[in-house]
Amino acid sequence: MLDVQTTQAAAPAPTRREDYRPPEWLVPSIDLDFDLGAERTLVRSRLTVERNGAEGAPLRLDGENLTLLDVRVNGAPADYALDGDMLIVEGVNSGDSVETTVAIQPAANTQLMGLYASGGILCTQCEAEGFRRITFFPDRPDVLSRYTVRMSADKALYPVLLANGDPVGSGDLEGGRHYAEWNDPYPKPCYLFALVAGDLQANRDRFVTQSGRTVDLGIWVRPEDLPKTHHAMAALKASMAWDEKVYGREYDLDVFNIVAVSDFNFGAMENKGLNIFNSRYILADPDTATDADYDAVAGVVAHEYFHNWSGNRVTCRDWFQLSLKEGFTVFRDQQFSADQGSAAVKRIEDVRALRAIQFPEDAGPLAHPIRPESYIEISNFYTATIYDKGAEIIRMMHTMLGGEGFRRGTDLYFERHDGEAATCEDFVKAMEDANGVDLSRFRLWYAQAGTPRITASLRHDDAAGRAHLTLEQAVPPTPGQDSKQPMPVPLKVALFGDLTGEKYADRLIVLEGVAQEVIFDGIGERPILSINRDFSAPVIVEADRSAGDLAFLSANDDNPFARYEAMQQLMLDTLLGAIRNGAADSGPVTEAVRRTLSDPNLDPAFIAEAVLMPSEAFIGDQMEMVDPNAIHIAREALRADLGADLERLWRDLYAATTANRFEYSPAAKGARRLRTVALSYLMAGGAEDAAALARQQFDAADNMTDRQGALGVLVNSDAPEREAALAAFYDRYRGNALVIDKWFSVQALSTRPDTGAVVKALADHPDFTLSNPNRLRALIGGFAANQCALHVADGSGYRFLADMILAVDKLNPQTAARLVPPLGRWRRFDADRADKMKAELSRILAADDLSKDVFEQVSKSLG
Ligand code: 0A1
Ligand code: ZN
Repeated sequence: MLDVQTTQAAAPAPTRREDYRPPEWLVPSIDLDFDLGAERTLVRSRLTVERNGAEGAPLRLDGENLTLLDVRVNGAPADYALDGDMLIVEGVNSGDSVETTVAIQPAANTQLMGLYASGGILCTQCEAEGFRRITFFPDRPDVLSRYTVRMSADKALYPVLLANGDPVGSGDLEGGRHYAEWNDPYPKPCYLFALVAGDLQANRDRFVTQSGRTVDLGIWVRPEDLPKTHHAMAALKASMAWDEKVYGREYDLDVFNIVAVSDFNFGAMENKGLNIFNSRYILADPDTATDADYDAVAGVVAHEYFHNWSGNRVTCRDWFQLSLKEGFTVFRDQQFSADQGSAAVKRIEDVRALRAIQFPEDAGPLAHPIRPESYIEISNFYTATIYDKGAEIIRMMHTMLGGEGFRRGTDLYFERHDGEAATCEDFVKAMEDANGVDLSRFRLWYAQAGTPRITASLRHDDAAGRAHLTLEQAVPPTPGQDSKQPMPVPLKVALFGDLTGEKYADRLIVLEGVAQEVIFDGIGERPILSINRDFSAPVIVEADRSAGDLAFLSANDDNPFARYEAMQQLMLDTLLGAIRNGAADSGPVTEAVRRTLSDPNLDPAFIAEAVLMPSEAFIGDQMEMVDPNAIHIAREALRADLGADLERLWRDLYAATTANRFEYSPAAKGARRLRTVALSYLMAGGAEDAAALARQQFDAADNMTDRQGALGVLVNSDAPEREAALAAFYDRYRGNALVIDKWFSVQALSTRPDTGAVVKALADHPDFTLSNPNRLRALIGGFAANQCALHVADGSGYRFLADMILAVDKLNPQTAARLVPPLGRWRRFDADRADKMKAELSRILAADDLSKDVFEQVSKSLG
């Protein structure tokens, strides 16, 4: 009999930050020649190489999944060897030309890394390590080269041929083929390389830069999608103008192209002069995109455009520095979006997203600092921590240095490092040198993981008219980091008089050590503490404030974020009380919501955010042991109370926000948002006509925000209108992939008890596919984020998710790995659920041919 105890494949070795060494060889220029075809593409590449390290070291080039056909040095057959995936060429000297020819198979590339096919379009994705799947090259971001690219392809299948930089030549070839040549004058790392070939049409426009140069803009899509590109184009032009105004940064090529593709692992990619986008972040029209989709399109277009400076002109030395470009660029896109509409609402949305994804990441087995120390697979580090906590850390410097000081710092950073591959340290140093400040201790934010906990207590000495604010911080242990040092925490603080409502103080306090006492004089009445205003630091604040204090702040604080925060805390305290005690007094929340709803001075968009209940997952994050059923029951009960007790107000608001013609303006968006929030409270409160109102809204809607809003409300209900609306939605949008994604996700996010069964059935729907990341995220990602559905007590949710991870891993490891984190939260659940979650993680780990991506996430999750 065969021995079934097969040896476990050796665990893949991690790459460590401390092992960074400069490259042995540089590649000042590369000429690429692509003979394109979906089944087979030939890639000839000629590198001019220069020795940068020790004499005698051979040239080592990364490769992956390449069929090697030829290697030459200075035109003559070369002496080479393959060491695993690596090509080693001996006898190479500085100045030599090293030529390789390889064959690749774009149509068989299901990982969507390197050159792949998406709906008849050939496109590339090279960040982080995809270029090695196109040709042999030192695939690391500190090797910068000038690129020339020649492409030839069938003219009927691929009439448009695009690459980085400027077009320099094109023409017809025999056999129905044609060619195009592109030249990028800016040296760049290979992760910024891109090409696209396809039957595309462009929405074309122009932008004149501040120095008077004209840039040709093109947004390339499938011909039928052209009418949906106007919003993206407007956002692009607004971003270009904004970066000149706010950061003094001008675009540097004559051409800027964007291409939208349907199969894409992430949101979009900032390839030099040729951004490639997931189509969901380009295409928008009122009938198919919600207001949130419109905002996301503008935000991602801006993000990728801003990378031209923060990422491309100044790039990263190694992947441990990823947050150098990502944290800074997210901060820039957040500032941009804040400037386009309501800054307060944008801040609330950003903080909500941070708390929903980054806080749990920072509190779990996958916690890592924004500058990690090691990784097994770099794709796993495109995380909310690197991006969003990274942005918060940049924002804290902005807060401490002020807008002008921060700008002095960024000017110096760009001046010093333009054309270079830089480090996070270089950024902080530029901030220090431009402002004459010492950020030594602040650097800890780059090195330490975990969300700091700040305890704030306020004592009032009536006789002395003095308030004492005591602040303490603790940074929790995280994997590999048992003990932490205190970090500088900038806290915007204000005090309000209990009786008069007067604002006594409004300051920025930087908590430097473990504890600090701050004294406020001239305070003649009991003060109420408003702290971490604007969410000035990415921390958890525990301040001992009564329901009355929170209600006061929710109605009176002049900082809109703090006002929102007070309401959230009041709701959270009430919900946690209800979970602990079985019931809670919903009176204070009802009163606070009533005041907010009736305040004529408030922006409807803000009201809609402020009255929204914390999510089930966020409530769970506040509990030592998550009890999904108790959370669901308590939250639904409070929603029902609010819906019923304030029915009159919800009805009035619903009527007042009913518009009959779509308009894309901040005011109209706010009205739409509040409208669906009101509808959902009416439904929660049991209003008899709520389902009919929802169906009416669904039918009458002239825009996707109202239609999807109504559908979302119905989908949680047992009303007969539910099935009819789902069917109507499907019929109307059959064939529109981005909208059918919504149809899948709205069902996966339903709070109904049958959601698990529905999702399993939908996984067999003919429109479901594991190979499209958007579709997968819509159904399986939605399900994994649905606390009640995933955590059903019998463990069937975990089993289903693990089955999906294993199936997807065979096709697309990056996307599979992104589904793992919810299973890694087992420590926060009861023993029965925890055992079941661990059993599924172990089952995944035992699978044959597991990718590095999934191996890393699962092995770390098991801890
Ligand atoms: N740099 C991109 C993110 C990105 C990373 C990897 C990708 O391929 C798998 C794609 C995009 C950004 O920040 O937008
Ligand atoms: Zn980015």
